[in-house]
Amino acid sequence: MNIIIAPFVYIDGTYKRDMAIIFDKIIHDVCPAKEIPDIYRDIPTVYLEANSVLYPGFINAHVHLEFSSNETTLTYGEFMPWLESVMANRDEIAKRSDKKSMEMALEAMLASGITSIGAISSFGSDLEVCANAKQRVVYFNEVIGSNEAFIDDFYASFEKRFLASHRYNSHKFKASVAIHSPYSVHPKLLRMAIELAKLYKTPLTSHLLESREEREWLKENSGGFRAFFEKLFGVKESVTDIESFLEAFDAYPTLFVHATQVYEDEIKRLQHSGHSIAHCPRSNRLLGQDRLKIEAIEDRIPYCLATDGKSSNWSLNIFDEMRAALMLHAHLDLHKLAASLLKSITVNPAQALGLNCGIIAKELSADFSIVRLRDEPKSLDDIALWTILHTNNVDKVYIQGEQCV
Ligand code: MCF
Ligand code: FE
Repeated sequence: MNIIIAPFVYIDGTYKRDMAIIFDKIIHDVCPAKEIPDIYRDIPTVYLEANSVLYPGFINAHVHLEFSSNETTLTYGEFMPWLESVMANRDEIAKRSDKKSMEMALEAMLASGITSIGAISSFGSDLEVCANAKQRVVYFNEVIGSNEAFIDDFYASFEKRFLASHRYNSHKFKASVAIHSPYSVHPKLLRMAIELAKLYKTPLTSHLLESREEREWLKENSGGFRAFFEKLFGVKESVTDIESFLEAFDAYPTLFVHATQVYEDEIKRLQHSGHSIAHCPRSNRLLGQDRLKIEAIEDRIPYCLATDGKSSNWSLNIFDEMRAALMLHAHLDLHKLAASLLKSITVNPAQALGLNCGIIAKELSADFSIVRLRDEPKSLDDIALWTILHTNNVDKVYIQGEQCV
């Protein structure tokens, strides 16, 4: 058992002064530092430095480690050229994203305070690295394939990867299911993969309505995807529409990624089924997409800020992502947005990924990210913004009660 005494602790979206956290692998008690119960008197105690703020470990709900080696290979600016560049280069990028580069990606995330990740695995080459990660990993095996003739092959490849990863399940690793997207997964394959998620009770995720082109293709069979599918597969029609795709997820809360093109009908449906949204502002910007209107969804659908992969980003640092979000959502109240962003990397993703962390409270996992501010904050309401603006790497990280940074 250990005690940390912190000048500030992030609890229920606010900051409490001079608190003690008593923990081993889980948190046993949270109380004012002056009121530590006698039974804990002789326990080793760490006193954090002045102006330190203890947060629950941060969660990056959506990242593609297998694309970690990309810097200057993929084409940015618009969605279709990016996708074409992925098709042309993904094998090469995956090959270059070796164990070392994926471990470095995990370390970079850890340094910025990320203690849990939702890792999308397209090929399974990140399995070993994820199974040995210091972080908690929700390991999302991706299913993809729109051609009905090959559904059994697509499913077999996905199921094989899923079962291989399932052998590593532990208190820190959870084999899970990722649907690539509405445009790339045949409805029959979609149903089969969702059945597997339900059978194994795994978290579920899917890219959704990321681009204007995707919406146009699913609604009108036109736009940039028309030429793409015609050239690649000789196909002129989408395999699904938005409504039937979303219907397949009804009553199974899912983390939908991007959703920059969701309209009221879809928002209602997402809200009704208890789904959440992963928001990757830098990725959306680099692929030429619109801003997710967080102000339109926030009170109805929880959102989780995430970095996406190096396939559409220049870093996996969660503070870089928060600062980008502050700039992108320029017309929103600065302090309210800062507070909302901190929820979006703690309590919201913990809920979306089914993790027993993300909040500083009894019985939850002892995952902490500790940030040190230069000066005493003038008001508790300033702490969220000062944290986001002035942190690149955190001071200390604990995962399951063990200090890793
Ligand atoms: O989230 C970004 C953009 N949207 C979709 N897919 C990906 C992203 N980064 C990597 N990907 C992967 C995806 O998982 O690229 C492939 C899939 O394996 C695109 S489809 C050939
Ligand atoms: Fe993604």
